[in-house]
Amino acid sequence: MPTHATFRTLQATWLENALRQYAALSEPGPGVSRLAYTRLERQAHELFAAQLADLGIPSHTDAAGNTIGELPPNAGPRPGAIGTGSHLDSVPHGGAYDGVVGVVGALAVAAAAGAHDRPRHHPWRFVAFAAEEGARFGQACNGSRMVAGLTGAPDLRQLTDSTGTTMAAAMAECGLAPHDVEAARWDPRDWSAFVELHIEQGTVLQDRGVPIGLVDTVSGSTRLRVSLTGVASHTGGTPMDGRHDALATAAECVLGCERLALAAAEVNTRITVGSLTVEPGAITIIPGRVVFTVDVRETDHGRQRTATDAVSRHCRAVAARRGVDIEIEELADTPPVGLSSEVRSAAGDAAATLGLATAVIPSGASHDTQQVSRLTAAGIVFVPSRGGLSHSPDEFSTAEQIADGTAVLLETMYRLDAR
Ligand code: HGY
Ligand code: MN
Ligand code: MN
Ligand code: MN
Repeated sequence: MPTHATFRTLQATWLENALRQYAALSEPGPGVSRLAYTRLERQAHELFAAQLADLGIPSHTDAAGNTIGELPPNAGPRPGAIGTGSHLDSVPHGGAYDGVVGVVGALAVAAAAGAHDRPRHHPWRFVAFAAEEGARFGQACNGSRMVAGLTGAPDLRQLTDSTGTTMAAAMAECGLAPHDVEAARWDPRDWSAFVELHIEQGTVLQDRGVPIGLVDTVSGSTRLRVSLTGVASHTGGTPMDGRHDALATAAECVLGCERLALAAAEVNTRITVGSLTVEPGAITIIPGRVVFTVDVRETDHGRQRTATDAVSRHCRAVAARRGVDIEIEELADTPPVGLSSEVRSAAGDAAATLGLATAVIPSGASHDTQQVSRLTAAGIVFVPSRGGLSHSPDEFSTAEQIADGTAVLLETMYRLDAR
């Protein structure tokens, strides 16, 4: 077993190369663009399967597009597996680390476990989940929701992207089997624990100078689509009073959302309008129609619902005062999840063995582990994000930080395996 220092040096180089290989699978433009259920996401899963195969680990891709490898190879179905992994899709022009760090970390663990004769009592599984980002279809964690039985075939025909393409059609286009996703469901008896390595996507670890985060709660997310229909008209001929300007209405809504979050006593309330479209979108026409999305995050579901209701009430009041029609669709409502204290303490002991300080912190971002935690004891290990930036081309974590996280991941897996 290499010393932690050796492991760290070896790993840092290998990890950097692996991260570069995944980052190359992207649409052109700044950052990484590898959206859910696109050809590029499938190529990333094919790369993962090939890297597992290089380690002598066979894998399969399920109907939902998740790719899963297992040690020992070809041992047949055995209960009580220990799993690790994350996702390979990205947001448009996102970073090279979100999700991928957990997948290359799983590969590094698979390589180390396969190479050493340290005993393992349970099957170990290495997972790349499909379609974790909600950027394309509005709902996050799709592949992991399907293994947890939270999203089924009928839902896939309802979820659409901005072009009106359903998730089912996009999956079929990628050669997957949307009609058969029930077959992708995991049996809780097949699992005994799951742990995900992920970048923090916040600044707590960096601010505190701590290399490892142990997540206690993953924030929930309620996502809305708000459509405002006013009256498009001539910007010169139409007097200011009596206008029904959809964009001015939206502007009041957006600033109101920000005000509601800032006023919330609980620091974990976060409300963001991330996308907004304007029609007809011409300089001489008063905007007649605006559609925008709202993402409400919280670590307490009661506060998450209260904040969402306050957002709807505010937008409806502004639209009524301005004589603009409003439609509010709820795209998703994922409650916050408390993660397994047993997995968290195994990771804390692992970090202590490696001489790495830890901090127990909540996650503002959602993760596949949220869904997996409905099936088995699950946890998340964070590594620092430079400046807390994520979902941005400037997302960055050093190879050494990721190597530390991978060393903790490996040691955590052995501890969970030995329970
Ligand atoms: O949206 C999220 O929090 C995650 O990155 N899917
Ligand atoms: Mn992620
Ligand atoms: Mn993300
Ligand atoms: Mn995730």
